[in-house]
Amino acid sequence: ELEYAPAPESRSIVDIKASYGLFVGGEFVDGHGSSFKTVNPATEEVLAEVAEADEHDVDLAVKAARRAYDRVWSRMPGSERAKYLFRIARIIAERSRELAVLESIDNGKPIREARDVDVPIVAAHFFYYAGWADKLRHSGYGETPLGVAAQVIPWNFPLMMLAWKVAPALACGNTVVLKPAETTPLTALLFAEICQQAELPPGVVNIVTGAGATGQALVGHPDVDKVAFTGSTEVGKAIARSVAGTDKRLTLELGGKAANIVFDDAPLDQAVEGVVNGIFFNQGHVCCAGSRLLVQESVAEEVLHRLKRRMATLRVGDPLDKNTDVGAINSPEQLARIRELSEAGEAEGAERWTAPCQLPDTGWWFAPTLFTDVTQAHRIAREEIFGPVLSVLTFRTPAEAVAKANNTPYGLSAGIWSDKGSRILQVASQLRAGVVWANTFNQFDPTSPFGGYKESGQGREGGRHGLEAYLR
Ligand code: TXE
Repeated sequence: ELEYAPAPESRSIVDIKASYGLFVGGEFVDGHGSSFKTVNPATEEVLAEVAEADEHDVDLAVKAARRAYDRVWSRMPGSERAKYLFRIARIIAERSRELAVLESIDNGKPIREARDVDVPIVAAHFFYYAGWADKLRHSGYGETPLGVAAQVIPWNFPLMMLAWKVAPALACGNTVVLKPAETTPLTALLFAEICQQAELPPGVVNIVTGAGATGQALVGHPDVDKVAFTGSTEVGKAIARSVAGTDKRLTLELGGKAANIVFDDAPLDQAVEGVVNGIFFNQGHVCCAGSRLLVQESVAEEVLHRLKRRMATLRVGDPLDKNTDVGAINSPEQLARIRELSEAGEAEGAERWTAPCQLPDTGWWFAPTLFTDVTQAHRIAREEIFGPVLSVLTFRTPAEAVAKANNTPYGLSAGIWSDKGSRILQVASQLRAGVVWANTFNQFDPTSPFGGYKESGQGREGGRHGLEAYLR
């Protein structure tokens, strides 16, 4: 039986203020710059007015982080830092409903995903890195923190990206200034409140909201020791150029164009479920999304048949409805990009199929879409669409599958579906991708490192390897 959660009821779980300042030195303060609006992508309603940090604000935040680093955080025994991180993790778990609802409203993602995936992973990250805080100094695994970390994150997983960056940085004894994306600042500001609640020493975490210029000022600040960025490959490359020649450490997590490879001996229903999850989870706003399906020719027809049948059951609409599978597209800019690439797919000769569904009248939406007759030269096979659009290609032999999977400037993730363990291992070892999933997709765990080959970035986040990015 279906259980419906009407939107207004869920909405009352969170208290969204009319306006927000910056979080600097443990306090919410007014910015010196202007402000911007954050909008609910499912309704186009303005949620709040948020301060746009200018260079002066960024400077104050970096100074606060530096003071906290010098005077308190880097001197504190790891076992003490761990207590704060455990406290933050527990508060996240306690306030998980509130965080999930706010994330869904600001981002457009289905509440089911925010509740069952994003927020639990966020709490798990803080628990996991809390456990490392007292095990670093004498483990022979690195000695000292770096200093002040500038962290710039995107809008697709606002809280999760915050956790991936803040938790390891703090565990190692660094302090941070984090800039959330301009379309999704609210959960980072709620996280600031959680830091206050946990009585985290002032200045250990600072949040500066704003757009690209704020990010640029932060990354370029001379007193920053470490830059961690997740976002577009274009901006990532610009950041890499801007820190070249300085002693700032850099990690980048950028775009992807992952192949989901289905062999003819795969359990097909399971594979179809994984392919659907791989591309339609979070509206396809996922850097490791399985946006290219490579299916073995002998089963291609059968897989496509089952895939369309499954796609037709996806429920697109109100993100706060617990039964929704595909929510809203985060911004009109992103919607325009998805439309443009989909039109290019048709213009270049691929066959477009759209899942039958009723899209709401207001808000930004894109129906689950499938392209067949795709060649490797098509833009939809090469460029990151970052939306609910799947490009299907076929192959005959494992060698051809590997060649096609690797035929991309990216290398973040890949999926293999086969009943044969030997084939999985052999193919996995030839894929130039940081993460390879076998008979599953989009699985994340704080103990596992995550990161890319080639233009998907450098460095790893998560696991023991994720600590390396924050230690000297
Ligand atoms: O990314 P940006 P956008 C890809 C995806 C998407 C495309 C554009 O294909 O369609 O990028 O998205 C901040 N210096 N990904 O425009 O601009 C910005 O404010 C410092 C994949 O949203 O890279 C935001 O906080 N910071 C990706 C963050 O960078 C700057 C996730 C990301 O925004 C800056 C997001 C500058 N010069 C998009 N300019 C993934 N890997 O998951 C912008 N920013």
